[in-house]
Amino acid sequence: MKAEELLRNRLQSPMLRLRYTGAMGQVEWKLKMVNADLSMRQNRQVIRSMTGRIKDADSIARKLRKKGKPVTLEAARECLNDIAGIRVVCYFCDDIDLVAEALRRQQDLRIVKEKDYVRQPKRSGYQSVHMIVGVPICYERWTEEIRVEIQIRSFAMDYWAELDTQMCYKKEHGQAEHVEKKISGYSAILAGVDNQMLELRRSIER
Ligand code: 0O2
Repeated sequence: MKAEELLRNRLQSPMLRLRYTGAMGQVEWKLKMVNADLSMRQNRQVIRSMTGRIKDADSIARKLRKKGKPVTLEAARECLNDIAGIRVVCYFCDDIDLVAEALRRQQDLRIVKEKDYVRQPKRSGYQSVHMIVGVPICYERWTEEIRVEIQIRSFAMDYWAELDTQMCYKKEHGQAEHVEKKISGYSAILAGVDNQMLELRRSIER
């Protein structure tokens, strides 16, 4: 049996799926509370949308190979932080820090790792804050920590990332250099507009 097929079969185990969907559900619920609290304080909606997903077997296998790891469930659980992932899209770029800070204050989530691709965008132009959180899943006699990746970005950053995924990011051999240069430049233009919108909102609030 091919490694991917074996992985696919093992990922279909109901107990395993429930652990990941359970952890993701807990984080989604927390994010809804965070949104309700922040939106009340800011007097406007902070989170525009939230989407969760469990990474599929092909994508897990591709990532394990890219990291030089064996295509097994054990390697996936050990090496991948994003088997369960949630994408949080905020209206404004300053909302990202508000959401990240609120998550850091949650006592029952362990912050495993953070990456700030907003302050330091990737070469491609990709911007987002990534937080890996550990969620305790309690079951009868044992407790297991399941890692969930939370990607937090603005509406403009999300627009760029979605189009980049379609045109460049997931292409096997990347894209021609001039295409990559253009898309990276558009990310900087969008970041400029994002900041101008923020300034406008602040001037209205004043
Ligand atoms: P998918 O289908 O979105 O899940 P880690 O193991 O935690 O240290 P990791 O995950 O290897 O780090 O790398 P990284 O760069 O921190 O995060 C990878 C994820 O960020 C990707 O997941 C994408 O979702 C997103 N991403 C990173 N760079 C880009 C980019 O240039 N363009 C776009 N559109 N998205 C990007 P996956 O698993 O690749 O895909």
